[in-house]
Amino acid sequence: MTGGQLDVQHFDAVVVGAGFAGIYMLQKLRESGYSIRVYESADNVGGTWYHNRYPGARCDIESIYYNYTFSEEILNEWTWSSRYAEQPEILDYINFVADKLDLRRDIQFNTRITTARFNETYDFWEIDTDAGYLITAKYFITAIGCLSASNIPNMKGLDSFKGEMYHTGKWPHEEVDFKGKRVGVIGTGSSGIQAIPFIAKEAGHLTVFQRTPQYSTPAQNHAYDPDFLRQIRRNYSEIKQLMCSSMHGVPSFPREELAIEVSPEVRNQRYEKAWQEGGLFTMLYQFGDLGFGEQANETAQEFIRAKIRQIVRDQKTADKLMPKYIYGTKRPIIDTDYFETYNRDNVTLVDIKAEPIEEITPTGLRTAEADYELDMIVFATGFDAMTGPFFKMDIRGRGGVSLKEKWAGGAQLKTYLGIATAGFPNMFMITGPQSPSVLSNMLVSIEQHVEWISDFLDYLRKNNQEVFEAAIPAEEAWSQQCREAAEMSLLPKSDSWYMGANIEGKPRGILPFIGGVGLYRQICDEVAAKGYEGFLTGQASRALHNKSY
Ligand code: N01
Repeated sequence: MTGGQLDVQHFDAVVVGAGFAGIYMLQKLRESGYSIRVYESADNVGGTWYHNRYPGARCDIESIYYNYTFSEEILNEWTWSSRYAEQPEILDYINFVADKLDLRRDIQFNTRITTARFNETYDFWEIDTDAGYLITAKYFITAIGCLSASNIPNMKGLDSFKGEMYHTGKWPHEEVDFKGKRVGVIGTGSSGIQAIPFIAKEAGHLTVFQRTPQYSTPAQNHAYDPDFLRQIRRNYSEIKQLMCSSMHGVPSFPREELAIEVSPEVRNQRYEKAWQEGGLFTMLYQFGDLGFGEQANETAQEFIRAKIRQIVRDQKTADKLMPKYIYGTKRPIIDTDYFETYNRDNVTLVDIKAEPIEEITPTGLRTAEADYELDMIVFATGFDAMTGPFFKMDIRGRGGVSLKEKWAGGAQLKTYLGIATAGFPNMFMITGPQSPSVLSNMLVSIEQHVEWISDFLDYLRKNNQEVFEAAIPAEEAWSQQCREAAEMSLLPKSDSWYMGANIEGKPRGILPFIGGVGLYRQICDEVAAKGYEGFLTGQASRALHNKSY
């Protein structure tokens, strides 16, 4: 406070989050001469890769594609060690970029944005932080990640547990010691499947509590050959083009051939080749109908189930591990020695659909069948995906309506392109719900959004416009398009976090746009070429800078 007035800092743009999205947005807007400040609740950059530091955490997109592509210098200066980089290496990479571009001076760490209100009188955002001061900004840009609101199920007795308790998505910085301990892992999604083999090697005993058995295929991770990396660098512009026009942001495409039209021998050869080759989408890309035809999909399911039976020696355990849902309707998973881990003497698998967890007890966990004594519980229970991170802040648009009121409580999710939402002027969402984001290589989607947002801001500045807002008809049409695209796929047939089905009380509905990054980019480019069609733009009601408090 000075002279009875509250000190208010004003920026052209405030960005929430210093992960891959936030730091690139900072770089881009700084280059264009905007005043910008990034707020980050952690004490360093990294976002997802700062928090998900559980043992075994790796990227499931190949490292050579999971990096920024906007700077040739950065591309050439960084060398990935292996096909699937481990979390510490990815975090080192983000730190390297932040240092190289001198980004930290515009990032305020250890500061969480708690509320953001659009001021309709002056057409700017008023933003509060947990550090207790007010910021105003013309543009409010969320770079909060799609999987940053961890989900710890509300289990009876949760607070009574006397041992150690962790969530994979909020892993502590201090080393967690599993040695000799009785550890329980709840959840077998990507995080659980990555962590379980590591924990099993150290724990006295590991009990895995599995609700849905998963299809997982081997990552086939390996160190990179320097010659291969040199070749990739030489051809990166071509590779980038392929990534940007692809379905999932990697430079490969599904074959057109249909699984139901080839012989069982050909199918098995292809699936075997995919199994040996590794890769997140390799199995799904073997045939053009695996994502749309249930009968075709069944052939890939059968192949993976047979593999699990071959790997897991105890047939009762193998039975429990048999996945039954439609392959690819939950995020595909790649692993290193996941199914092999169940051949260890110190690992037990509990099927919690057959014997549901009744409560957490002070000394472990009780299911309908038995008491399990545990020293540590690891929740690998995922996230309130895509919309959850927004609800951690109180964001209010026109008329004081909160985003939570707009999107939650059974209301249909509505956005325009997953970038903006009607009633919330001058707010951008980087990789927001109804954009391809989580269905793609996030780095490709992040770069596309950041560059598109930056171009839009330049367009507004050039045209003397200071306020934009998604128009309701454009938002209705886009949201409808997202739902219709999903209906054409098999995705709605499973209870996945893509559908919001993993969170009790969350309205069921497809969260990402499933049409692929290539098509999505084309749509966004057309919107821009038509003068940002579907957005209303105008001049601010008053000069922003003369406002005093
Ligand atoms: O979370 P998940 P995740 N009681 O939601 C179970 C990305 N990621 O953190 O399937 C008991 O997939 C739940 O069971 P069910 C990636 O996009 C990437 O593993 O709902 N169990 C499931 O088994 C991924 O898809 C990497 O029946 C409960 C598990 O917990 C996304 O993050 C690495 C339960 C949750 O699986 C999320 O993955 C890690 C309950 N009440 C993550 N609630 C990379 O490699 C949930 N479960 C880059």
